Amino acid sequence: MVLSIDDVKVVEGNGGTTNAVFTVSVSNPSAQSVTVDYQTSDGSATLANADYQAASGTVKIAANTTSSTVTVQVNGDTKFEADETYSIDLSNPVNATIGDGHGVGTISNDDTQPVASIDDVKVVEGNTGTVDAVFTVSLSNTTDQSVTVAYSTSDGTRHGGQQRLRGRDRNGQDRAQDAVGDDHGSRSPATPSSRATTPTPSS
Ligand SMILES: [Ca+2]
Ligand SMILES: [Ca+2]
Ligand SMILES: [Ca+2]
Repeated sequence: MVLSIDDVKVVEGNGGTTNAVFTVSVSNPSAQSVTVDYQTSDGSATLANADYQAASGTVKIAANTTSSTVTVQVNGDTKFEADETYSIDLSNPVNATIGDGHGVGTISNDDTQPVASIDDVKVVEGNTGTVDAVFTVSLSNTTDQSVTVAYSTSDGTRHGGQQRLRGRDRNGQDRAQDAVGDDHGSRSPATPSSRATTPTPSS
């Protein structure tokens, strides 16, 4: 009478939980019921990262049957990450011995690499000194890797106080818009300063 547990792979999902149903089997039916303890443990999937929910207890295989099931709940998320695994192990068998007592649970990630974006910011110029224009860099979804993105400022429709477009768009419409835009003489616009070097996940 030899016990074994299988390996189970589930697709993670984006919310709630998905059941990973492991089957605990004996090599042949017996006139006696069989019990065995089970316990999950972290692999690359971890409880700390909320990848799955811990499960432990005793599973019983009734007399004259060959299998029973143990369910582990996998947590859905929208985080971009690798496929990850956790373990479920058998111990303390009664009326049987353990053959393959190590089950591997694989969580198949179904999330894509995030897209970075930056918002638009408007500040009131003021009369002296500088004003901070704080831009927020965001990701479309979280990721288990840190993200960096380069940034730089460039002139827009006004260069210093001069009344001309520069480098951005050469079509007549933008020139016309600039011509009717405000005129603040030679006062320089505030210098944008970005405090965000690492985007803030938006969810
Ligand atoms: Ca997901
Ligand atoms: Ca996950
Ligand atoms: Ca994920």
